Amino acid sequence: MPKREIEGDWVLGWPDRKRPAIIPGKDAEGRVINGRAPVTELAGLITPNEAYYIVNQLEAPEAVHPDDWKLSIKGEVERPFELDFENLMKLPGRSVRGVTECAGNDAGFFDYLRKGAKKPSRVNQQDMQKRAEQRVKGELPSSEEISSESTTTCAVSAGEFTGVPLVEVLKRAGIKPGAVCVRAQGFDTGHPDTAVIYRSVGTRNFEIPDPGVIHYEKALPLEKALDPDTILAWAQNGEYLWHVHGSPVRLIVPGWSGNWWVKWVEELEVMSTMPTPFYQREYFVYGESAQDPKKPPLMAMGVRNIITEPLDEDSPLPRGSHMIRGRAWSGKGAITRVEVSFDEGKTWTDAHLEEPRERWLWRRWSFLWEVDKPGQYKIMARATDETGRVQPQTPWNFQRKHFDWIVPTDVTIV
Ligand SMILES: Nc1nc2c(c(=O)[nH]1)N[C@H]1C(S)=C(S)[C@@H](COP(=O)(O)O)O[C@H]1N2
Ligand SMILES: [Mo]
Repeated sequence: MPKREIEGDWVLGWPDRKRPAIIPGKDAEGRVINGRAPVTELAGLITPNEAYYIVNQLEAPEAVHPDDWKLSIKGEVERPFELDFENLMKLPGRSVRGVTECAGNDAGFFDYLRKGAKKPSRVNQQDMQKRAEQRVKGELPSSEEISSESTTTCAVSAGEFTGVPLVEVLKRAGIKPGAVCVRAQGFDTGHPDTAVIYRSVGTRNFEIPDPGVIHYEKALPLEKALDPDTILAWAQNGEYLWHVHGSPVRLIVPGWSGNWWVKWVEELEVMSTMPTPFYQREYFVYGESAQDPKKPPLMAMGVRNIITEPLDEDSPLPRGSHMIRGRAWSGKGAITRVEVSFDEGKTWTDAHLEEPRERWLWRRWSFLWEVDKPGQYKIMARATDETGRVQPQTPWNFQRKHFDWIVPTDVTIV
């Protein structure tokens, strides 16, 4: 392992160990508007708040003090009502540990595996500040920039969230028969950032309908809204929620990609027909192209797995024994198996799975690899979840969302 830069921070006992933190992008006022988690520097299961990735689609809203916050519950309910922070906290609570993953995380690996495009790095190298500045100026990146850059990695983290099941709030309002979804609205507003959408697709040659200035909102299908693990959270990792993560209260929708986890929630509307908010219609969708008449919304994630050690960047490695480590998770349940392969997938061997096996959290795994023969190796790993789903589950789609394919680590043994 290369020696890390000396930081001079003795909090951790020795100065050459870096504390994992996001590399933030900031807006004109200096507010953090995006950041990527240093995924390969994390140890354990929970991502510290300093290192948790951040994605904002619209403008960063002014912070709202919990005392000034109100949630309104309306629509197809018997008793519409407003709830303040104090009364929300009086409802029967629940904590959930789970992975937050942006739908576009690791999207560049689709192109690498399909078309031999440049392999993205898991080590955070994206200049989020440049993107933030382009956004502030309302500048669109050039077509060349968009088609040549490798798209998002490191937009994934895992945390412990404390709050109240959404169903507890809905029960008090009384859902009317015929309801199909709950529309959750954040108090952030803005014009959708078209640069983000062009970057996601990898080209600028299509029209994005302009919805004007909108609120961030998602219409959550009723079944998932009623799942007791879907919570309105006011705490993350033992602290009250940070503003950048949606304080005072955000939605936690375990297993479903980050875009469902509406931050800064101010309104819940129970509806008897499914609306199609901008992001649910144009961006967080599958489909063959922007013109595809059928663009189904993204929901549960596939089966995910990343090899965190060794990295391509660690190559070359000496002969001998090497620990291969990774983390696996799934949108539909706990991980029950991880296998590794060193012959391009012809034969597979079980890796060791670490406890705990939590339904929505990633699971650590490891394999002690003894290698005597010098040469080029592709280390592959594939995960299986408790519903029997094996990687990969998600076909290519034009927005390059929900990537869950097997990505080999390339190392040379000398
Ligand atoms: N109100 C609101 N909620 C939002 C967003 C947003 O722009 N506004 N972005 C979504 C997206 S795309 C992701 S990936 C997650 C990121 O959550 P985080 O910033 O707390 O990591 O929040 C989601 N919730
Ligand atoms: Mo996202």
